[in-house]
Amino acid sequence: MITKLKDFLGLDIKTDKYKKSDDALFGKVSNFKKPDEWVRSTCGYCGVGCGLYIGVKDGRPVYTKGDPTHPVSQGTLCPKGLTEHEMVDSTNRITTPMIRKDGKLQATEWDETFSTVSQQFKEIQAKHGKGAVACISTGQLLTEDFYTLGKFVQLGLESNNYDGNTTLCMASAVMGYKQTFGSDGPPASYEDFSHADVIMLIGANIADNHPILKLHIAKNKKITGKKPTIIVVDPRHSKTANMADIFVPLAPRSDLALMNGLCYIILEQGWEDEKFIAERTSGYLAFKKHIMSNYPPQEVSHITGIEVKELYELAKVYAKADKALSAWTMGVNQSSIGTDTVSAICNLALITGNLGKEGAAPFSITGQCNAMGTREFGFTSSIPGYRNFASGTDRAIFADIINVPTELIPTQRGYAYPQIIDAIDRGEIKALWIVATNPLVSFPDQNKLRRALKKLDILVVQDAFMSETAELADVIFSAATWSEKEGTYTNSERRCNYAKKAVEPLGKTMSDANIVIEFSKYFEGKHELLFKDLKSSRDIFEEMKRVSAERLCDYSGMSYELIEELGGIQWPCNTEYPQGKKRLYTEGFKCNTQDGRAKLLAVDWKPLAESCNPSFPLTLNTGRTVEQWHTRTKTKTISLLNDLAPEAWVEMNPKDADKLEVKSGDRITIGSSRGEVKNIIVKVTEVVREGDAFVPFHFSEQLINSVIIADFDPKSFEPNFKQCAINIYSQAHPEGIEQKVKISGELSYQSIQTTTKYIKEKEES
Ligand SMILES: Nc1nc2c(c(=O)[nH]1)N[C@H]1C(S)=C(S)[C@@H](COP(=O)(O)OP(=O)(O)OC[C@H]3O[C@@H](n4cnc5c(=O)[nH]c(N)nc54)[C@H](O)[C@@H]3O)O[C@H]1N2
Ligand SMILES: Nc1nc2c(c(=O)[nH]1)N[C@H]1C(S)=C(S)[C@@H](COP(=O)(O)OP(=O)(O)OC[C@H]3O[C@@H](n4cnc5c(=O)[nH]c(N)nc54)[C@H](O)[C@@H]3O)O[C@H]1N2
Ligand code: SF4
Ligand SMILES: [Mo]
Repeated sequence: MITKLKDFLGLDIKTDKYKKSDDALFGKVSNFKKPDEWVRSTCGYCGVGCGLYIGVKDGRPVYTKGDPTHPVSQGTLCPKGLTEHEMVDSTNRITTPMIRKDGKLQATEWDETFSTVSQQFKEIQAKHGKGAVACISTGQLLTEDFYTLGKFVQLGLESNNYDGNTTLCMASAVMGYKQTFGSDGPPASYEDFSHADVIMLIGANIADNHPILKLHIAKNKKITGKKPTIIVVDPRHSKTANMADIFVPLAPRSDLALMNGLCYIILEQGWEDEKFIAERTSGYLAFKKHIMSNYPPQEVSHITGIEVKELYELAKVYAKADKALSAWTMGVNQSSIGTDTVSAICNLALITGNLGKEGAAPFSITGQCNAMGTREFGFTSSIPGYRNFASGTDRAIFADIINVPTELIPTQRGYAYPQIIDAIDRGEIKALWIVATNPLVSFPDQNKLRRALKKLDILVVQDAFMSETAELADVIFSAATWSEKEGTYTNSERRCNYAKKAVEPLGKTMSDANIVIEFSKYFEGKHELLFKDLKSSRDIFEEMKRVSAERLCDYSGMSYELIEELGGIQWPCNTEYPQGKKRLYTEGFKCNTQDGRAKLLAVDWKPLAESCNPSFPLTLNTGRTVEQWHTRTKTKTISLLNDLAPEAWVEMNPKDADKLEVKSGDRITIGSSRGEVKNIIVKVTEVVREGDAFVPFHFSEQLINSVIIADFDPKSFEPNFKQCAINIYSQAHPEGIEQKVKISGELSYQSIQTTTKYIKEKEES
């Protein structure tokens, strides 16, 4: 396996460069432990949802290998999955509950922890109202954990100020699907990547972030007999762009204009699917009028920087495909027009009839291992089972199923994540319970966040690893993690996977669900009301099945055994679809809208809240790298991963590097009107366009979120993480880049050439 890992990562074991990781690896070989048991489970990192085996020896995980029978991953795993066992017993695990005494976090017992926190929560609520206690959770727990947590926060603590890090991630996709289809729910399957003629990846760097999906693209030629045309839409020439036949390096956050422009050309040329539009959509006439009046190709070319001729080629390739699949991730969602951009992608699919059939759909790829589970059962932006807080019927039915008084169900969503931080800053929220997320690295508005957290009466952090946020806590709830607990994760294609418990929780840790259930016993009557019959994860799963029955996300036909047998089940799963369903909105499968049709929506591009200006003439883009996971609590102790990406870097175009007189390896400072990050190593590369820069957000040591703008989508509250105005300061030029830019609310990019290999080939032939 060690050699295989090296091959996978392309390591050159003979060079000194990787000596450290080699030492670590060979160290592992000499310590190598042969498992005495293999437990079949699911990867707990990303939303691809790969199947794997956990090797167990002496009651601890010692090995991870792919499950050849799993339909998603078919025996393969990426480097994070392959080293996942190392994370569980890593040196930064939290093994016991802790309380801050005399300024220091000190180990204690659960009883003291729960007594202290429950007493303070009660006092705060008595004085300041129920909503003065808030909770922020995550997309990285088991669905059973989330369901339990949401139920307790909303119905036990009776605070609706409950949200998750999913607002930093998938919220725009959720709201976009809701406004187009009347409900959330990605309509496609991974196997659609193997059937599509055209695959358009928009703001999705799957090569780094969802690597195993490439497996399904690689199978396409075998299945269809021809290579699919791959379009990559991204201002940065990411590793994924290397796979592209057509690369579209559009101006940052101009995707919505691009989608509308492609719709214009398709309608102008008569390339639309009239039958599909007539039978399956509503709002066509108003939509067409909006597009034809506002998005002529010249205008779109001006906004996106893509030439008119190329827009026509692109529209033709997409419209003429029998089956076009568009897939997107954070380049689309993390924007203050994210929700509408999602609907614009759906519009394009709808007018060309690319929905509800093999190889054709608008497909949102999820990030975290269980971001989807939170959407189905999370109790944050909706009532479990995709129900609305505002609907009296939904509230009554839900209350009836779980046997609580209807009045207990909130009539509206409480504050979203950024609003919770605002409310803490205003002094309205006094207690915060953070579960499995690390805002001190991942939240965009670090100045406000840090100021606000200091104002809290109590900060409780529930985590499995020591994080920057945990270090600040008054109380720590020590959580068990992946492999130490049983339950389910749902991946991007609605596949509910079974994560089997392989080992016992380390030290004095408990599964997140058990922490909540035990904690509820310190609140009079709450345990009896909410958790009396929930004694195991199976009991919780049975309640989830009842809650979701007859809803779009129907789990009622599932069982842990059936999920295991089939290698995951794609909801809905019920008597009509006993083994699940690959696609939503197939012929006869209605949308959750009044007329059962998908809506064609008139949506508009808007300029960036902060355009480049003479003080800050560059645009900063942020994202990820394959070796690291988010804020690194899980990856920084794994030498194989961390040695490959031990610190942040900034990608700069050679022209900008020349202006600053820097070369690769030099160190610079990045600044915006909000803050500065010093000592970032330079990588000079044409991967980024002149005027753009890219920095990964994983590293607290070079906290790029202290530079990022606090600008949010008003519909989803998702932060605009991918663009803000910065300057870069070098030793030779401490004043930074001085550049005259046109500021008029429009983007400051003039001539951007598309490097479209495909188009060139076409022209030549
Ligand atoms: N190794 C690893 N894998 C992960 C994660 C991780 O931390 N590490 N995190 C997981 C999670 S939670 C998530 S959400 C996913 C995220 O997966 P991705 O969305 O693929 O990740 P990012 O790198 O954040 O951003 C993707 C791309 O968006 C591009 N982009 C920036 N601005 C724009 C724009 O205006 N338009 C377009 N079209 N593109 C733009 C960036 O250049 C980048 O290439 O990854 C998941 N997988
Ligand atoms: N600039 C910039 N910022 C970003 C992004 C970006 O692209 N650019 N992306 C955003 C996105 S998409 C996301 S998803 C967020 C991610 O941001 P975070 O959610 O802050 O990132 P993680 O490091 O995954 O944090 C998860 C926490 O859960 C803990 N944990 C792991 N397993 C368990 C468990 O079983 N139980 C408990 N209780 N805790 C556990 C981990 O130790 C860790 O502290 O970052 C966002 N921030
Ligand atoms: S692609 Fe995602 S789910 Fe698969 S092994 Fe890698 S991190 Fe795990
Ligand atoms: Mo995410």
